[in-house]
Amino acid sequence: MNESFYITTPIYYVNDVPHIGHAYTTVAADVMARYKRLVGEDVYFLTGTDEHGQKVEKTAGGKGLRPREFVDSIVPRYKELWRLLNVSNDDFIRTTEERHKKSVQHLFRVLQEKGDIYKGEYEDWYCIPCESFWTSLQLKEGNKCPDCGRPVEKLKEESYFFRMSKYEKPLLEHIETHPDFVGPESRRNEIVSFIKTGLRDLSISRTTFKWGIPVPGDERHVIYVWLDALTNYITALGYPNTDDEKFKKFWPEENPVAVHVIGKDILRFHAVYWPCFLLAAGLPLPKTIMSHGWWTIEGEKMSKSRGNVVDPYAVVEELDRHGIGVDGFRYFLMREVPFGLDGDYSREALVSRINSDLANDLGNLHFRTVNMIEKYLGGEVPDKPDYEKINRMYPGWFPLKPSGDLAAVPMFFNISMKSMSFNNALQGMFDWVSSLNKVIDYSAPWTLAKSDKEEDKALLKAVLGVSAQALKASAVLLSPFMPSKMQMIWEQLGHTEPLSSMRIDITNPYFFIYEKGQKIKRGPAPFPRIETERIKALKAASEQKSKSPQPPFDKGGQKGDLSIDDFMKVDLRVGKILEAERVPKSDKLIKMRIDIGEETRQIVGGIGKAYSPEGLVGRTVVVVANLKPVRLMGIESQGMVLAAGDVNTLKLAGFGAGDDAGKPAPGTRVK
Ligand code: ME8
Repeated sequence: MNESFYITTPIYYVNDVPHIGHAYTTVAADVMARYKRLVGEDVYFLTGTDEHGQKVEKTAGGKGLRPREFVDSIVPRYKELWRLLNVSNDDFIRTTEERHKKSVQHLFRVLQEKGDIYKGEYEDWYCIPCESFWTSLQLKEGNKCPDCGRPVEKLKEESYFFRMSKYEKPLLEHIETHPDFVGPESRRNEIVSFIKTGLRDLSISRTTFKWGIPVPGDERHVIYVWLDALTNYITALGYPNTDDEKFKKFWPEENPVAVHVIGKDILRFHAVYWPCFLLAAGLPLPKTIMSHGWWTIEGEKMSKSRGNVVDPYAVVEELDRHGIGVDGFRYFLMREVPFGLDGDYSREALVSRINSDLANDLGNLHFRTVNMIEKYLGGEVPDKPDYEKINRMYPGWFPLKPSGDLAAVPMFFNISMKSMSFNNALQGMFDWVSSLNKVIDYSAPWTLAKSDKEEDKALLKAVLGVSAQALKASAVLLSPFMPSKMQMIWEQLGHTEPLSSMRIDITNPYFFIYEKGQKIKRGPAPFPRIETERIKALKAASEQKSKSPQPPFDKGGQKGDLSIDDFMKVDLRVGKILEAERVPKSDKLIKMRIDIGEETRQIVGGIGKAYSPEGLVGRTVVVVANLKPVRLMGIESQGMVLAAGDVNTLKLAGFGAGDDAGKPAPGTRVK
């Protein structure tokens, strides 16, 4: 029997329309769902909307609508967006559905029968936008919500309480014995510390508004939105019918492989409240609560008042106009930021990522491979390329260093995907792609094709055969990220069955080998380069400039005289100073050994009047890594460190003081 995999997104509040943050979580869950299907697992993928609560009631009232009318008007925005983003969810749950009401009320009764619910009186500070109670100790200065910073209200009401305190120990035990329960690791520690401060019983009903699911048998109360919302994850599987096929398959009694993908903002609800409810109901806990970081927009928090909310519809529409479409957006979201860390969105970053990885690297490999196989090999893909030959000719160029095994790339990909390290998985694939582009550059198949020598013909076949294999592996493994564009490449590689029906066995990483006689079928380029108006204007300006003498850089620089492409030619890297000593007979020059990731460089810098060698060791700096080496007082300098200011007082550019925690690793590209 295939393994089962259940994956969910948060159900999104309907008091707002979807933005890039919602798109991020949903695309991440979709990539994972598609990947799991690709490797042959039975997947159930759920998303939906969270429609009850005081906030929705208020927003609807403000618009002169009944809550039901209001939520019905917003939900289609989410559904349409998921269709647009090619999200492959199996179900879409709305908390206003009858199946959900039945499920939540049943769970409430189960907890009541267990003796874990009692009636009391609640008095505390309440944040309406967050639907959360806070003690006065937790409040920020000026009685503000510690989560969102908005003013809170004092509420006193009769309430049902859930005995959460009773589950403090069992929950801690579960987290200790299940290291995968909260991911990534840093979040796990945060949750453990939170639980250790002591779990209070939780107020789980409200009487101050009506828009919610009534407490069974006491209709004056509605059930707390988080108890209501979290239950969606089992409603969709058929709860309370735990005998339901779907329920047994995706939430079995033993170790369900259920993963809740969420943003870090709602981790506490998922990693504390939800497991406590489940423990009380005698249900097993999900395998992993996977939380990701936060997107800011050009360095700022996204908010309506700042007017910087990124609308995914608009982004996709623009990418569509450039022929890139939704896959460029999906790729950017997954590649730009390590899952779990915060990230920053800007249009420049989006365009530059798409142009460099998709149009240049993958697009180039695709174009050259397909074109040249057609032109030089009559369209037939070489079935047994001799990649050892390439390794011998270009030792160390292949991603799989000298005699490496091709299967290493897909294997690394699979390992990264298992831990949802999307950006690592992608980076591994793209390293492969760009090293093959280099092999093509250096072997120059266009010249080999003109040669009559057997040796040259064999090399031509080897290079194009291996390129085709890399392309096939890319089409398959990148299909969870870019389903439509990879289908395009797949078809051009001559496959007729849909890529979405492809299944791979991860224990056999050679799925990309070609049978003899496979014919390619050339078609349009999947990733045209984005030549936006701005980039065009910058280019035109720089071309204009290059015709006239260039102003020296240190005259303060001029706005708009350097194109992005030209800027990207400067290879700026994070470096860590390992050693530093003064250059004899110079009061200004310091010789340093700097780790820039894959190598260490000797760099001589004129910083000796502002820094002592001892003060430099251990510092993280920015290195220009592709300068021609020069000799300064007879010593070779293989690069430059960036600094600003007068020679006596200058300051090195870097990443703040303190230890390495949180600083980018040596070798990281600075952009
Ligand atoms: O919290 N960066 O719904 P919600 C990254 N209904 N992700 C972001 C983001 C940002 N700037 N902004 C939002 C709720 N998100 C509850 C959930 S689940 C049982 C109930 C994403 O509409 C992220 O996934 O406020 C976050 O967790 C979610 O949207 C919050 O969505």
